[in-house]
This record gives sequence, C-alpha cells and structure tokens, in this order.
Amino acid sequence: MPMRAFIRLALLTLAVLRPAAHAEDGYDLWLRYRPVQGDLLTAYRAAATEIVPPGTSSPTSAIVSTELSRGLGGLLGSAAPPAVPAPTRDGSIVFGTPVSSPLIARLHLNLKGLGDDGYVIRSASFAGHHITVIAAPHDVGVLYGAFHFLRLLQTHRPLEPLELSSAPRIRHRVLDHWDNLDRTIERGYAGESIWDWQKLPDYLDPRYTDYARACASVGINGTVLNNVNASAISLTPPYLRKLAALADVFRPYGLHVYLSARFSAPIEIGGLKTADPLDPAVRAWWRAKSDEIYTLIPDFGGFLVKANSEGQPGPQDYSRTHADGANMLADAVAPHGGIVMWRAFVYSQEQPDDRAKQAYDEFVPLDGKFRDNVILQVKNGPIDFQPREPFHPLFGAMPRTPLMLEVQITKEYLGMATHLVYLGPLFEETLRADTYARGKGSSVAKVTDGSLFGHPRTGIAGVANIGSDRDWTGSHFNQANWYVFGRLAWDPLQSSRDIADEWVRMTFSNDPAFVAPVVGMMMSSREAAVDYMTPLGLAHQMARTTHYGPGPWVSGGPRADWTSVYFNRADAQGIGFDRTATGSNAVVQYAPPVAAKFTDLKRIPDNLLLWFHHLPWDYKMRSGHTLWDELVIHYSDGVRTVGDMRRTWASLAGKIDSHRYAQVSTFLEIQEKEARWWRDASIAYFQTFSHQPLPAGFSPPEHDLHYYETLCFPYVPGHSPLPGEKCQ
Ligand code: GCW
Repeated sequence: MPMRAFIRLALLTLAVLRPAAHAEDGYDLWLRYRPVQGDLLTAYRAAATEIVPPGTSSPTSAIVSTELSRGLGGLLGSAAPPAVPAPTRDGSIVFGTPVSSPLIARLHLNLKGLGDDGYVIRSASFAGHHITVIAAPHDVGVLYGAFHFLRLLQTHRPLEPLELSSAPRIRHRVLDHWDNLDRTIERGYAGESIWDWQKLPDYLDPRYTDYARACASVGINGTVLNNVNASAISLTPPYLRKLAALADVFRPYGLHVYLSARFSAPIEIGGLKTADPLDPAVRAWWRAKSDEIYTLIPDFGGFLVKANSEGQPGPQDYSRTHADGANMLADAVAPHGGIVMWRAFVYSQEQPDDRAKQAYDEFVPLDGKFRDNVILQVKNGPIDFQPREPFHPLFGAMPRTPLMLEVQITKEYLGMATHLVYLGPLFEETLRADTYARGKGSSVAKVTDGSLFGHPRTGIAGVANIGSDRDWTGSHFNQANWYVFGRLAWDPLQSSRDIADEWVRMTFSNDPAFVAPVVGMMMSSREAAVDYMTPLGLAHQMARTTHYGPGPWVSGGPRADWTSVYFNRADAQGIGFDRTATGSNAVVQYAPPVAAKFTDLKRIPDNLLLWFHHLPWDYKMRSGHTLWDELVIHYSDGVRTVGDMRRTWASLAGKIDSHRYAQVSTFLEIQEKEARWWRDASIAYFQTFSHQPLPAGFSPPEHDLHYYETLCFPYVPGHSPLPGEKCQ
C-alpha cells in the first residue's frame, strides 16, 4: 500500500476508534442541553420559535444570543430558533434591557429593585403574539435571566405563563482559587490549575470561556485567581498582563477578577525595606500598584488577603493591626471602586489558647475600624472547614463590619475527589444557623446578605474545586458543589434539596425514577461523611498535613493545634474538647441564648456534643446508649449509608450513560472502602482509651491499630510535601 493511502487508512481507523466527540465525560457540566422528549417537546417547541435580540448589541447580549441558540437548539432537538428583529409569531423570545431594546422599553416592565444583576422573565403579548420576555436593567442580568429560562426547560418546568423575577441577595459571589503560579493547586483534587500562566496572555484556552459561562450560569460574578498563600510574582507587570487577558475573556460574562495579595510584596517586588502599612512609601507603592492594575483591568474586583495566618506576612509583623493592613489596601483600591476581602482565618503562632477562640479575640475589638470597602471573610466554622462545625462566633459579633461567609467547595476534609459528599446541606446548615445577635431569627444568612445590620456591601466566597480534569471537579458529583455554591450565593435562603433536584435533572436525567433516589443519596451523603469521619462534634481527626484518611492519633510536630489529639482530647476518662466555663470557655463567644444552649447538656444537639464537652465514655446519651456505644454506632452508620448509596446507584444502571455511571460506581466503591477505613481506624484508636468492647452485633476493626497508624501516603494531591516530610 502506498504510504499516503496507508496514512489515510490509519487516520480513519483512529477516528473510528476514538470515542465520540460528545461522550458524556462531564465537560458540559449542567449545561448539557440534551433533547427533551414527548409532549413536553411539542410544548417547548411552540414556546420557543424564534429569538429577538436587542437592537443594540454588546458582547454580553451576543453571548445571550449564542447561549439561547445553543440551549434551545439542543433541548428542542432541532435547528436553533432563528433570530429575528421583531416578533413575527407566537413563541418569540425577546430579550434585552430597556436601553438596548426599544421593544422592551415599550413594554414598560417594572424593573425596579432588581439591582445590577437581577432580571424578569415574563409571558407577554406583543402585536397579537404570545411572547416571552427576558429583561433586566443591565446586560448581565439578561444573561442570568437567559440561563434561568434555559434551566426551566432543562428541568422540565411548565413555561406558560411565566411571571418570574429574581435578584441576588448577595453582591459579591466569588470563587477563591487556591491555584499556584506553577499550576499546582493547594487542596485541589481535580488536576492542575486551569490557568495556564505560561501561555498567557497570548493563548486563550477555550476553557476560560467555558469556565466563565459556567460561573455565569449560576450567578457567580467574581473569581480570585491565585492562592491566598500568595506569591508576590502575581503582582508583577507580566503577570498582570496575563490577568488582564483573562479579565477580557470573563468580562462579558459579568465575572470580575481579583487577586490574592501578598502583604510583603512591597519588599519582594517593590525593593522597599518594609511592608509596614503605615509607612508612606509602602502606602504609595500599593496605590501605584493598584493604579497600574486598574489601567489594565478597569473592572478589577480588588484584593483578597491572608495575613498573619499560618506563616503569611501581615501588618502584625510591624505591630500594626489587621485593620491597619486592610485599610491601607482599601485606600489604594477605593478610587477605582475596588474592595478588600480580608480573611479572619487567623490563629496565633505562639498563643496556647484554644484555636477556636482566636479569630474572635483578634477581630471583635476591631469592629467599626475598617474602611467601607473592606469585607471581613470568615470561614463557616471557627476551626477549618471540618465536616461539621458550629457556625463561626464572629457571625453576629461584629455589627459594624460587613462579613462575608467563606465555605470550601473543594473537599479537603471531606474525602477529596472520590467521596460523594454533596455540600449543600453543610452550606445550608451554616446559613440557617441562628446567631441570636439581634434576637431570634438572626441567621448567618442575614449577616451575610447584609440585612441584619444594614450593610450594603455583601459577599460570599467558595474555595473552588476546579481543575484541568476533563470533568472540571475531579468527579461528576463534585460538580454539584460548584453548582450549589453559586445558587446559594444568589439566594442563601434556597433549599439545598431543591438545588440538588435541579442539578440532577440538568446533569443526568429528568426521569423521576432516577431523580428521587439520587437526590436522596446526595442529601444523606454529608451526614454519612460526618458519621464515618468525625461523629458527635469531633473535628480535625484527619491524617497530618495531607488530610487524607484518618489520623486520630496524630500528635507532636510543630504545633499542638495542628494535631488530632489536641482536638479529640481522648483520655482514660473520656473524649471531647471542653469549651465551657470549666474548659477553654470558647462558648461565651456566642450570643447568650446560643451559649446557654451549647453549654447545657440537655439542650445541645448530639451532633456538636464533643465540640463543646469532654464527657466520660459511659456518659448516657439521649438515645440511652453510652457515649462509647453511640460513637461506634455513628461510625458504623456512616459506612452503612455509603453501602446504601452504592446499592441505590447499582439499581439505576442503564438509566444514564455508561461512562459517567461507571465512574460514579467505582468512586462509591472507593468511598465505601475508605469509610470503613475511617471507622475501623478511629474505633481501634479510641478503644485504647475507652477499654470497652464494641456493642453487640458490631464488627471489630479489620486490622489492629498499628496497621492504621503506619499506613503511609507520600504523594497525596493538593499538598506539596516539605523536604524530609514523613508520613502521618
Ligand atoms: O484549610 C487550611 C488548609 C490550608 C489553607 C488554609 C487557609 C490556603 O489546610 O491549605 O491554606 O486552611 O484557609 O488559609
């Protein structure tokens, strides 16, 4: 065979062997737009016959046109509805703002109260035609509205008559990427960073557009591109140009870029001798740096700062306060409308006091001392993104300072990539927690959305779980956590179950025989993880530094409050951290009704018991069991629930594509194995203190304690081992 013909044949064979370009590999996320079937299809085809873009086009309105064409084309299983200048028949979809579209202006819709990002979706009549209108005061609102409209079809909702109006309750809805400039990701489990700095600003990976599109589809409007453990290099001119290129891609999607700022940057890249926030040269340096950034990126969002925390530089290095540091940066970005998100995740390098108390002690005295454009970014709980923590006592305790909630979407402490843990219930639990700061009903959601203390500046941040993996998030179900973050950021009062329901429909299938059991699995998954990892209010029992797998025995090392024994306090008498008056008294940081409830053994919920109390092994629980037996029951329940999840999933074979089905099956297998590992290792360890047998009918750990203690995993993703670092 001549060479040419051979090559052609080889290429042909390769093409045949290659999986279809549209294999369900998860890349499409919840924006799959697969065809609707049956009667619904007829109804939808009638309701979406043509689209009417605004007369005046903009990059954002062009995206709305593209998205509607793509979405409707896919969902209706036909050619995309044609774009026409004005409605010609029933089923026209007219979109725009009163400024961009004279048609919309003529409808005199009430768009008041929708703010910068809100929209309406209305059924209306125009020149005798039944039409649908997607309108907003601003272009980006129209884009959000278009995604909402498509979601209605994706989740098989009725389209007529539509009378919807929606506006976000929170202004800054931000993803925090802990991405390093070398493309590793701190606590990232989905491959390397999607930001390919080396090829920027010239090469714009299409993923950047798809990322912005996905963010916009759930209303996320900000992204911090680099790790809070920041390198000053991201502030140098070449990197700012790379950042500007990304900002240009994101802009029409309403997505603003932010940077994590390294506090000592004036020394490291500015040639100054100090980074003292009160030093005029330092202040001038940050002002000039901000001016430089805004010249390149006029809509730059601002800075995120981790200062004087876990070894990061900060104002305290110069005996200044967090307010001095934050205000200096706030002054630098204020002329450009920027903000500073200053993290409250601090605990002292030296202080032996309960780590759970330190952020409150540090920040409450600074209430009212921050500039208007500073928001304090507070983790959901006082320690560190554990499977369960009580809400952070700073919520409600700083009435004169806007606080933004920070949650972790990446599952550093919740099984990393493979465990199916839907975080909606965790986020919802925090948002609905009642601080009692202004009496009953003072929820964390109301602190965050500004309504409790009347703050116009509001925000919420989620530490991203996104990486270069084809499915973006390391597993198909992890996509749900990106999704639910965005949806709750828009409206923190939504139910995480409803959000799970719509996500399952969009991501997998609308078949009720699939949706109900899968939503059920998702809703029980977080509690299952709490049970097999850290039941009854235990926390921070993971392996040292990698946080992969159990490590309740972890002790010693550079600091006590990085060890498990510091948190579990297990001894011959019992287990748990006494945070009442007889212990660290952290409980008094909560408003009196909350503190009283957590202190009172009769009223504290079981699920926070050992967070606040050290109790004897034979303490009688509400259930009638001893504490020891109850612990074993919870660990075992966690494993059992994962087994149930596996069986549920097995019963759904054939209901979705085989590719995603198979990956989820295997991941559930891994999860069950690891849940069992968690249970057995924890029971084996705590039994050395309780000296009690397992309750009747509960199987003993598979191995002895030594086996678990000596397991070693040197290359866990998301963490760069230090030279000479040992396992565990
Ligand atoms: O959860 C802990 C992580 C660190 C992280 C830190 C933080 C970015 O283990 O990896 O550092 O919190 O939130 O700053």
